[in-house]
This record gives sequence, C-alpha cells and structure tokens, in this order.
Amino acid sequence: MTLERTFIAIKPDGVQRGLIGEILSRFESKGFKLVALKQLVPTRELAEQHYGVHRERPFFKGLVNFITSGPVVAMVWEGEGVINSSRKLIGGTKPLEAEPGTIRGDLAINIGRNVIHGSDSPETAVYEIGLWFQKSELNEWKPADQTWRVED
Ligand code: DAT
Ligand code: MG
Repeated sequence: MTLERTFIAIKPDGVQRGLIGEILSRFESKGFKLVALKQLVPTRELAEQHYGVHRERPFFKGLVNFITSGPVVAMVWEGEGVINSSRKLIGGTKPLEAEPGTIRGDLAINIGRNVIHGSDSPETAVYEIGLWFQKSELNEWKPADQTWRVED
C-alpha cells in the first residue's frame, strides 16, 4: 500500500457560497485523512507559482485575479490513491461537463468558478503541498476509527 498526500483547495467562490462544509464532508465521508487545513487569502506570488504551468494561457491573469480575490481553504488529504481519487470526487474542469455526483458536477456551472482545486499527479502534489504549507503544519495522527476504513 502506498500512502499518498494531495493538495486540495476550496477556491474563493466555494468559500463565498458557503460550500466549505459540503465539500469537506465529501472527502471526510469517503474516508481520507485530513492532515492540514487553513484559510488564507493567497498572495499574487503564491497564486502565480501555484498556476505556473498556465502562465502562457490567455486565462492566466483572470485566474490569478480570481484565486487572490478572497479567502481560500487550503488542505492536505492523505490516503491510498488519494491523488487520483480526489480528481474523481472533484470532477472535470468544465462543470457543465463534469459528471453528476462529483463536486463540480453538482455545485458549479462555470469553468472560471469551479469551486475547487486538486493536484493532478504525485509530482504536482509534492510541489503544491510544499508551496502552500510548512512541514510543521502537516499533522501526523491516527484516526480513532482507522481500522474500520483500511486493513492493516
Ligand atoms: P483543473 O483545475 O481541473 O486541474 P486546469 O489545471 O486545466 O484544470 O486549469 C486550472 C484552472 O484554470 C481551472 O480549474 C479553471 C481555469 N481554466 C482552465 N482552462 C480554462 C479556460 N479555457 N478558460 C478559463 N479558465 C480556465
Ligand atoms: Mg490543474
């Protein structure tokens, strides 16, 4: 079993629309483990580093303006296969094409207001966790019901 960690962020639209609890509950109910969580308004520098791969895209400036426009809930979730599984829970980038049952499929309609971010690969996850969190902010702990979610 390979334990993975992924970076998940509820974007400013999700926070403003009161969707924090709804979104958290999907990861919690699935059984993944929350190892870090904080709310912050990202600086432009952080946002530009986070979305660095999109720097040359026409939507980059709007994306950075949006992500820095208000509080974001930044998180790290842990579990076997959590990176891919989170992308499935989140759904496709275009909310109108995202499957019903996914976060974007159920809660959003516009690509520029798609409520949540999730790392797309192990390399991206390591980069994004390091960008948003100090090591000391990542909590090592064992959920009391762990043996009812995963076999030893
Ligand atoms: P994802 O967030 O599903 O990983 P991505 O990495 O391709 O998608 O793009 C990052 C964000 O940029 C995406 O959540 C919304 C925005 N975005 C992507 N493509 C866009 C487009 N064609 N027009 C406007 N915004 C776009
Ligand atoms: Mg992406």
